[in-house]
Amino acid sequence: MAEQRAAAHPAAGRFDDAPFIRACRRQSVDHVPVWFMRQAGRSLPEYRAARGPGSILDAIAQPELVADLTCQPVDRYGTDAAIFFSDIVVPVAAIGFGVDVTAGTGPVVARPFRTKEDLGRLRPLEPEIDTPYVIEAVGILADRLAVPLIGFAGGPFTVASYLVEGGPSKNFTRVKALMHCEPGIWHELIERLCDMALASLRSQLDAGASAVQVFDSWAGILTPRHYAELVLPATRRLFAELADTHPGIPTILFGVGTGELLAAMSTAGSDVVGIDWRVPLDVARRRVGPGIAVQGNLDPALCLANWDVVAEETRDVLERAGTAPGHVFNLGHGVLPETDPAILEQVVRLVHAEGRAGVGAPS
Ligand code: 1CP
Repeated sequence: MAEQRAAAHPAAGRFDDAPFIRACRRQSVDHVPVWFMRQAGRSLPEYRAARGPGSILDAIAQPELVADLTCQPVDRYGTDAAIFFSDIVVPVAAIGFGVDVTAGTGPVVARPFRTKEDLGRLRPLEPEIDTPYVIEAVGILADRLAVPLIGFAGGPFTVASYLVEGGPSKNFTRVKALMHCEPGIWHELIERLCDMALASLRSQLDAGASAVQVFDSWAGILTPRHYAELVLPATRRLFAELADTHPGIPTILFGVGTGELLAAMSTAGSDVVGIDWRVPLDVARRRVGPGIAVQGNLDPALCLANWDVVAEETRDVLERAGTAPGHVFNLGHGVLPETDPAILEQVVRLVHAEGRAGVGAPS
């Protein structure tokens, strides 16, 4: 443990005064920070030009390209944080589970996880050996970026869902069957996925990331009881063990459709809980309680409307966020590919000019 702390990147702490880091810590800010989930690699023409053909997993393994793609939205929009260009299935793909990411579909698993024997295909992640390109790219970015870099990993339910379903899913029937019919196997599966996420997040932090987000995007498909019993304990361990080696690093937990899970998610141990667009931010603030910052939550679909509508909706989010510190402006889920980048540029300007959460509050 001490060894991992000693190995922390010299830039650790460099962004302690940055609005994004301060808002995660519920400290006062000079402006409300903003970044967008999936800000890289979706709607930007410069992304399409730089990315070239081939699987995204090939692009992710090229550190200079990854650094360029990560910087593009920061340069264009003026966001207060960068999200590392990678994917939540990178660790499982890197250990050879047989995952590809296909254009237009997303992650696809050649031999899905179905039985106890499949646990044998999930060995621990050794970041220096399995994903050295992640470490290298984060290192380049730590030197290049003028804003904090957010490292990330997939949450246990979401990554498990791809492995068990074999790809994107609508009803999550197979993964739910496994959770309920084979609780022992389920437990072992998500504990291993948490260990992999932990190893990956630690390697990103040691290489120079300043914060991390856990995307448990599809957890909202679960009932609150099943989330609390079958997913929350592993998620708690993930944040607790991360805090052991990297105390004080801001952490964010996000999922879609999690209105009924917010109370449980707020006990997972993250500093910030991401809120999708379905729950008004004032309601979300009450659900997560005063000790947790919130991130969100403009409806990404509304970013396709005209500017008057987008401005009104952005102002509504800012108003509902209130004046207490601890709001990171974001969309309620990722940027949609059809989004006009000029609209997001305007959103950033509006949030910086009019956001009030924590602005001028006593530090
Ligand atoms: O080749 C391509 O360009 C395919 C599109 C693409 C991209 C650009 C995929 C396939 N992944 C990514 C990059 C990616 N994925 C980032 C990079 C940063 C950024 O875009 O800003 C991040 C943060 C992710 C995270 C991710 N991947 C999540 C969590 C976030 C979310 O949107 O909920 C999930 C669920 C995935 C899986 C995934 N990878 C790709 C797709 C199309 C999907 C979703 C498939 C599905 O609907 O289940």
